[in-house]
Amino acid sequence: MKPTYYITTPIFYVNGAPHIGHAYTTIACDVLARWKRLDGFDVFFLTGTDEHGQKVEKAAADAAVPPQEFTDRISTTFRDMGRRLGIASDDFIRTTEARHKRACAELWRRLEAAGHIYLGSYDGWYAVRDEAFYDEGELVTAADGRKLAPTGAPVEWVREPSYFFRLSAMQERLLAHYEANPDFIGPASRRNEVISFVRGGLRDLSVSRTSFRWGIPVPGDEAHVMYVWLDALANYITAAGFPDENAAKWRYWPADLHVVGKDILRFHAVYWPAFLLAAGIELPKRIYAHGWWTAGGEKMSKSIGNVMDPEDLVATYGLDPLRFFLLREVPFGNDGDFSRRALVARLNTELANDLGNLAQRSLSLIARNCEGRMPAAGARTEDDTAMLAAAEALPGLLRAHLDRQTFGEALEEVWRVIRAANSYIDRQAPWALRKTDPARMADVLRVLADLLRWVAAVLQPFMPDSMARLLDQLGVAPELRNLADLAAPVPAGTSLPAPAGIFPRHVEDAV
Ligand code: ME8
Repeated sequence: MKPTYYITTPIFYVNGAPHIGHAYTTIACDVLARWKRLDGFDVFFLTGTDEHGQKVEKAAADAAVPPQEFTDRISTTFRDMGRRLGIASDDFIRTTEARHKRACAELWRRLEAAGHIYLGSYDGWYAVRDEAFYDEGELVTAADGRKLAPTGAPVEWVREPSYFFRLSAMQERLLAHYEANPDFIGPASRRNEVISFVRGGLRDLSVSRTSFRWGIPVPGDEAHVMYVWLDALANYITAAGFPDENAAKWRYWPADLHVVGKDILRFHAVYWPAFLLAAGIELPKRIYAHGWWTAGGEKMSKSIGNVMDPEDLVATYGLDPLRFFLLREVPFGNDGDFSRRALVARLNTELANDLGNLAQRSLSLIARNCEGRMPAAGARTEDDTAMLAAAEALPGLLRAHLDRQTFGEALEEVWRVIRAANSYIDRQAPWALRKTDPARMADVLRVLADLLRWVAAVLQPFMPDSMARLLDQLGVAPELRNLADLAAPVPAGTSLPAPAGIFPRHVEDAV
């Protein structure tokens, strides 16, 4: 049986259309899911939409549309975004679905039965934009004297009856878990932030609201709806079949990786494990918080309205270059300012020049000088052996990087090999060997074809369409493109399709 791998994106609020930030997280997860499939895992990749709460209720009211109709509409735009970005998810969850309401009610009952929930009253600050409660001490004062959440979101004073979760009682268990599982939170700098937050002391968490209706009713007390974050976080177990722990899908739980933006790490690394510990459910294995794409230094966000449309970027630059750029340009844990100029530079230099030209030069020499057939592997020089060894080391190197979500470093390993191969082709000059030593020319071209096969194979998760085309041109059978198959070379004499460029250079329109 294949080992399982369960990976999730956050479920996105349906308060506005998706933007490049949502595309980023989803593409990163898609790359990991594809990589794990390529590496022989039984993968379950989940994404979806977070549809309850005051923020969504307000967005629906502003649009003068009933909340369910509004969420149906916006949820579809997220699903469509996935399709346009080549996202191969296995499930798309919506928190307004019956399966989720049932799972949430059961989670609540377990928390309550185990004595972790009590009725009280909440008196304090709430930011609808963040769907989060804040202490007085956390607030900041704006230039105009208004109090704001530390995120810059407006806050309002809330006073209402509320159920509380005994988060304070979980502090030591959480700290023990972080201690015993050093990889539970990545990157390390974020892990330290979470640990100091928890060490600073945890207050009980308000987990129900009575001042609006758009949520999942609290079992046994329908005047309350569940706090949207308790509802939302539970999506990860709903999709794995909870509460039916005999469901086939339950084999995927605990999740291997929740990928989130750094804005919502606290919910995932503190509240979520606390709920699970309290309910006696296993904890996810790892949570990774990536950085933000900014525009002119400010976080891109639906609520702020300074967003970049992924569809427009795909139309201009192509899907694979966009997927590549997002993961190549900025280390995954860091913030980065989105720049079209940087995207075009990566596309032209690394895709069109480095990889595209290498493939085009090698394949057109084979087409012209080897009757369009894969040359046989000949005697290998030291140079040849070193080149191939570097290519063959790629799966192992990428496996290690991708298990730590260091996408940029993974891609740098591949480009190191591609750059070395460009020097190799210049040094060996197969176009000159054509006259002087045709047998050696064929050997060199075979080394290049083999090297390109490893490169294209490990890049499939990042750029599925272009790499499928390159593997077609290299004569690699579609069923032999998994990592375990790469040791089997393409048989000599295989007839290759006519080579065609994979990455056209991009020339920016004059504006
Ligand atoms: O927080 N840069 O939903 P949300 C990078 N529903 N990533 C960004 C980004 C940016 N500028 N803007 C958004 C929610 N993201 C909750 C989650 S999970 C149980 C519930 C990405 O629609 C990033 O992954 O506000 C961030 O964490 C997420 O979108 C927030 O999406």
